[in-house]
Amino acid sequence: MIPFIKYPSVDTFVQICQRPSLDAQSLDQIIEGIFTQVETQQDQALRDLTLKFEKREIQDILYSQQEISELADQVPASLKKAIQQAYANIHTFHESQQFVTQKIETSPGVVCWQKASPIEKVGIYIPGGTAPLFSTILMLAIPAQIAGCKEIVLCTPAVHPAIFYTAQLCGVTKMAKVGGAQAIAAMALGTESIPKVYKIFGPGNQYVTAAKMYANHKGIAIDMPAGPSEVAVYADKIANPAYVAADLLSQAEHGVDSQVFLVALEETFIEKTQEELEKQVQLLDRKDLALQALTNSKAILVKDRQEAIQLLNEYAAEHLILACDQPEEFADHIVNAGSIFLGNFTPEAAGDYASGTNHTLPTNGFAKAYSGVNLASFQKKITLQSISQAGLEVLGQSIIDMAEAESLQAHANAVAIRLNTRS
Ligand code: HSO
Ligand code: ZN
Repeated sequence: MIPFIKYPSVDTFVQICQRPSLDAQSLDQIIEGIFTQVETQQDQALRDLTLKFEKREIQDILYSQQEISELADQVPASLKKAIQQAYANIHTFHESQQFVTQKIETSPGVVCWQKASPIEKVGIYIPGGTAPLFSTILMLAIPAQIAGCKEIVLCTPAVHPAIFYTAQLCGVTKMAKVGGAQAIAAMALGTESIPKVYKIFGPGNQYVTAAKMYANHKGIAIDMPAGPSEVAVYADKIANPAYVAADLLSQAEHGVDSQVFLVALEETFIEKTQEELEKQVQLLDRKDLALQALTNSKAILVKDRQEAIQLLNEYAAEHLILACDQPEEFADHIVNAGSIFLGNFTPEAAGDYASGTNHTLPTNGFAKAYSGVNLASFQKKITLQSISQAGLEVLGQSIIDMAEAESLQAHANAVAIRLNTRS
């Protein structure tokens, strides 16, 4: 079911960890055209492009409060309760990430500190398509709300009631009916209805991703470079093949380009997991997607725990499930991963929805250099300093010496003038 690799040599690890290559077709021209149209025709461009690409007619670009409430009211009580429970956990975890300012006296009379300041305007994109990702609104709008972002703009072509309920719950300030690259262009440039934002978050198809990258080149921050979703599982003798198969499928059902990566110490475990996959996949509505994703995937039998650690650090999974003995100790050795799930009762789905951690995570090996979205993603850190006259007297000569060595005389003067004019 999943392509099997038995005892690969360590020097093939880099190659094994390569993700299926993305279609490198350049969309730049199309994206540039969309940005130009949105820049020049603003809201009208959004109407025209929505009709052209989605065959959808829109008049008002934004949803009214009444429209949002009416749609939100259609959510069944049980789902509202579930969303509220997820909201509470995600809120608690992200609130705990508040930055604590500490004033540090680096030398006598020289005090430096940092303060966190919200990004005033942020944009969230939620794609249309077969899975209405209202959980992603929780993951993005809750930290935005905690950070104190004043404007939280949400663009989505999706109309599932839970999207509206969740947006309302999380304090989204404006909801727009637009999707695709034109939605990203609108948030990057601003139109009559959609405010220009300073940072754009959220998943999307290749056009949305290309538009985010384009906006990024124009100076708009983005959450992170996006790639297909993925999970790695490390399984030793305590792992349960049925649970592992279920976890692998929960990732595989995201899309045909998703990837799962199973690393195990016993061949019989891999065989049992393959059998479970075959059984469980039959029952899925998204069976075809999942089956295709599994063909991009890998089940790897390694020699020992040490090799598993090396391989998993090279892979740098978006999600890493540790179905193993003493998972916390194992996790101490993991230096590259987006989010780690420990033990047999911690499925990735818990983090996708409701345990509290964020599900917007680095894919495609970017976990070697990027963190997932967290409260700090919605803040800047501003440094502050205050130096007393006595403090400058102690530090001043060093600054003058360094400035002169860099041949920057005005810098040296800015200190000297203060030391000389002392009364
Ligand atoms: N696993 C996805 C997030 C998600 N799952 C949303 C279900 N809904 C990427 O981390
Ligand atoms: Zn998921």
